[in-house]
Amino acid sequence: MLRGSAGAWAVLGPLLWGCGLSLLQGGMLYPRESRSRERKELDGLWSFRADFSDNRRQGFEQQWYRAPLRESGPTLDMPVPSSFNDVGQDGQLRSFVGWVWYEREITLPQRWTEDLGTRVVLRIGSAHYYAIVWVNGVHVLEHEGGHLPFEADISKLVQSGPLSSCRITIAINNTLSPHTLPPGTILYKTDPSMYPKGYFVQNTKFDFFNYAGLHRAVLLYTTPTTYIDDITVTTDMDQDIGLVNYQIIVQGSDHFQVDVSLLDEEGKVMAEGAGAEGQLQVPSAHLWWPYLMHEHPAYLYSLEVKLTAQTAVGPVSDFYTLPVGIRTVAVTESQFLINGKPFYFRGVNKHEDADIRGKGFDWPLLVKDFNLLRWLGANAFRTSHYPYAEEVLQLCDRYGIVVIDESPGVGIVLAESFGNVSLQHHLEVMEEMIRRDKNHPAVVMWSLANEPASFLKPAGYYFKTLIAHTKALDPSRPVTFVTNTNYEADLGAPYVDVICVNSYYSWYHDYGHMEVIQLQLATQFENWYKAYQKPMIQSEYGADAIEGFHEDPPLMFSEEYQKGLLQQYHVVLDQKRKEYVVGELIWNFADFMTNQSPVRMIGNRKGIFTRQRQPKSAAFLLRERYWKLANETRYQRSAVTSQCVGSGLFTV
Ligand code: GCB
Repeated sequence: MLRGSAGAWAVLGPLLWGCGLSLLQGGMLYPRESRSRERKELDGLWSFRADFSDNRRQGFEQQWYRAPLRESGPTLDMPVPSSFNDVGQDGQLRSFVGWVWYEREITLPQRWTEDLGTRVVLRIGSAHYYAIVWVNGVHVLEHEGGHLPFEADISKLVQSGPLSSCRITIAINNTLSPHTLPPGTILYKTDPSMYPKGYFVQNTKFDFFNYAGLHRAVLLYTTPTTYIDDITVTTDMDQDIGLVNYQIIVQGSDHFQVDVSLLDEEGKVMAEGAGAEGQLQVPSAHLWWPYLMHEHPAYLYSLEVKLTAQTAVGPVSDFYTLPVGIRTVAVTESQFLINGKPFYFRGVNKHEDADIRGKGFDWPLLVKDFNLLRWLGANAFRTSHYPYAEEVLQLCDRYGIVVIDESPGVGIVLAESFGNVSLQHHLEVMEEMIRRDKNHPAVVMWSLANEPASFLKPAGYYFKTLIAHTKALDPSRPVTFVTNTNYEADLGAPYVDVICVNSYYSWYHDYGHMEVIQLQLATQFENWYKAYQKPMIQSEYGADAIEGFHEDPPLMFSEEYQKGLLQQYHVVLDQKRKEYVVGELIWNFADFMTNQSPVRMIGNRKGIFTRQRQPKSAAFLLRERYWKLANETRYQRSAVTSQCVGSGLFTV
């Protein structure tokens, strides 16, 4: 039975989006250059200071934003994008909790400050966790949430008089509370015989280091004052005709004209339309297929949008080009379908994490990771446990790597984190996330959370509401959350489209006993399927291995144990994927940093690659498996070989 056909969603989608369901104002298009748009990147060295005062509020009390930061005290050089934690030699800064201050002075092009027909926007890709922004000492914006972009129109400030430079100050606080996403708590330790006065620690219930700072690009970009604010595209197929439904939001004027053209990869116009809303039809459309599922995967069209408007200052044009992949997604009782064909997630869980830069965006790392994914023969990953940089999703679109896009709802385990304050924030985060990521063909499912305490009483209402809202915002994609709750106790599972389960048999219990894995895993799948008849994904499984540790017979933490444990899982996955298991995502792609603890040896070592992206034995095992699975996909014309990975080509 089809739970939701792509066709029905495609009809409903634009209608619902048009209903103004969203609480958010404005779009969040990726800032691309065009004939009418320029961008100025502010990556590089910023001035920086952590506020070590007892109440962490000295910066506000002394108004550090009013004058250049260097005038209120010493500053450090801080690279952007980067986490601030690991670039220095100061242990106190590494574990700092509270407000840090970033500042950058920039020179603006003359036209930006003089042409009143130009709109200047400051865009911050992500600031973890709470951010307040001033431009030339004037408060312009605040944002909660460490993984999604936010922006402010600063035209009035930079066009208010003769001025060519502009000072941007950003105060960022990494404190987490039971109502933030992810949640956390501050614990004051008050025993004077053990701790100094005012001593506190931040506790979290997630297993990665709470890196903080300006993690993604900060930039300025321009548009005309009448501009394309948002574009929403959904796609469908009718026989071999590709259907591209589009809706365009314009701001700045009510008198405008919108023209759209859809170009193929050769730049040939395939369809044209006029008006802010409509459907384009592409005969003999090239579909967007996942990596290794087709001889030409990841086919992308370009939707060129042209806006023309009459304004007080004369005619204005704005141009924006959006990559579009034509594909459908649907879920049955036992399958996950892409373009009507069964899709099996052969993939990984990742983290945004690296030496020195922490969670700071880094192109070389990103390209390396995609080369490794393709070397593995992987076709999917989950953005565990928060939305990744937009550039990551752009590469997924280009290479055909399918994404389960996860919100920062990780570690929701306290009862108070299921209350209305938290729920309201989670609803808003889903809006921000869908607003940013809705047009990526690679994104095929939303994941709302990882391992919440979904057995707690309020979890039922929480997930019912959250899932309904997410589906109303985007009826075109299935919704899930990742659980480790017992199948009988999980109060959120009734509302998801796909059951995603994490389990660590023979690791966190029955340690050392790989012989029990097959029985326990088979029981897990059978119980869940009997209860729900929904497709299932093994969304995490794995074991820590320290590279270079060898023990045979296998012992925990050796490369042999990690490999052996995966092999036991694979036996059962091979049986159940013939029935209703639609994917397997290893935990984890690479080793990553965590809080210090007696069970973490400089971070989590469950990577099949080291933190420096060198393979452990398990990587070769997985590579063999994934290429074998790719070769089994019956929609291929003939066998693929791993040799073609380097060129990114698929040989037939
Ligand atoms: C999990 C979590 C993940 C941890 C992993 C582990 O269940 O979802 O964030 O890192 O287990 O290694 O313990």
